[in-house]
Amino acid sequence: MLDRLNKKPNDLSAFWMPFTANRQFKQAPRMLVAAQDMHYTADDGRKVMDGTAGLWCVNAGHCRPKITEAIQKQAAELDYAPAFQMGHPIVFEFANRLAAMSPEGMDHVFFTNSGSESVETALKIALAYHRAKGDGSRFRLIGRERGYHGVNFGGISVGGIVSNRKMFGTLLTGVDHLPHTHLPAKNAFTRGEPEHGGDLADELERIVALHDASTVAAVIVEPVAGSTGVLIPPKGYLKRLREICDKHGILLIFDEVITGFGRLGAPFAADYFGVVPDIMTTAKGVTNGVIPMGAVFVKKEIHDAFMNGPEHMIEFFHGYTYSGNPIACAAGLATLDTYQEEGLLTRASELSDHWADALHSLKDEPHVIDIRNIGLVGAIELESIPGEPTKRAFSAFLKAFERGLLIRTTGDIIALSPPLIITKGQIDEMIDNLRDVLRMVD
Ligand code: PXG
Repeated sequence: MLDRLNKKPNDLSAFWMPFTANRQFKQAPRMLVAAQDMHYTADDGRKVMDGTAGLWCVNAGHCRPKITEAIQKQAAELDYAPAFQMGHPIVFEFANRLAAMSPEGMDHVFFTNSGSESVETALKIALAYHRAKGDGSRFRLIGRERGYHGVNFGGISVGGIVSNRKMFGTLLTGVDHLPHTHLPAKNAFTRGEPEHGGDLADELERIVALHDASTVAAVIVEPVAGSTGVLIPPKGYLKRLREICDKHGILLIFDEVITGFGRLGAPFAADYFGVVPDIMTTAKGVTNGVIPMGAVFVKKEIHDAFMNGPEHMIEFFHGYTYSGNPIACAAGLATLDTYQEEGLLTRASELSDHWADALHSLKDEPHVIDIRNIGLVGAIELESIPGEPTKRAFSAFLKAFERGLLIRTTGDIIALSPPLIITKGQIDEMIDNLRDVLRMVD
């Protein structure tokens, strides 16, 4: 395996890298060639601690034997079966396992291949559900400023990240946005859920009043906004959204692509906050990030609304060639076994106090203007260099990598979300490393 250590690609030009500063990268490539548990190996042989579980997905850590073996076995036994009008046993088994662990009432699972596809699927289910019930005037979708729901057209339309939207034309029509909940003047350096801002959920009443409830199909939010820099919902906010949606017959969609599968210390954010949505999108941790897969959970009532008309007819005109791919399902089942055997879906709750103490110990370090945490998620917001937003955090990212730590940055925010197998000692090591990095960057 480590042959790759000495095999540097001789030409980096063909691969157009996603969400990457291509020109900067290709001048000074950062290559990973192997991984095990909490660490990567870089192409110069250095160990690099994974501070972000890959891209928020490798919740059980890297190259876990049970998952590797399950993939190998499945690939040799049934590599692929058509996803439409045909079945194979493992996809039903996996859907049942997922439904059994999901928040109450989320009885049905639709498989996709990514978070972005889960979001498109959820939005389409919401629109088609109302129509199936004879309520087709409900066509509006409500997202939130600073929301991230992947990169497909539905997702960027309900999403609220300007750079992900501005280049791509008119997007979906009939979309409106709630205000974001980031109130640094009032909530900076809060541990866990902020005190201020719960009332921002009432903005949904204003939006509904403007368009009339009879035109609104669904509201989609991330319970904890991840990509935009870890925005934790203010106390009472999600519960209030649920109440307003119920009052007006609007579906509530939680995008749990990041929060699903133990990130907060409960299986899902819905469990953590005690607020159950109507539809829940997941991906990433569903297979420990090892094989691309997404899963959309829906309530029975929504699923059942589609089960009418002649029985030989397709009920929902949607699906992907790789929906429920056998190898992805095998990876998923082995992932759930690993989570269960090692108590990983609740481990973040045992570590979260230690995690919060360690993170907040960075409060007085240079450039730090806010620190936020929940479960095993953390954000350190840095003051931007005047006129050069993102530069300071990117320098911290480069410096941290040099010093053997992989972090994520968005804007001038450092986001941390380590694998859920991290030890307290490794948390301390990560934060000490970051402390030195903050002292080194300009
Ligand atoms: N919804 C949410 C809430 C997400 O966080 C997606 C949808 C899209 O998932 P796919 O699988 O299509 O990428 C995401 C993805 C980061 C980062 O560093 C976050 C994501 C992806 C890559 C990087 O914040 N989130």
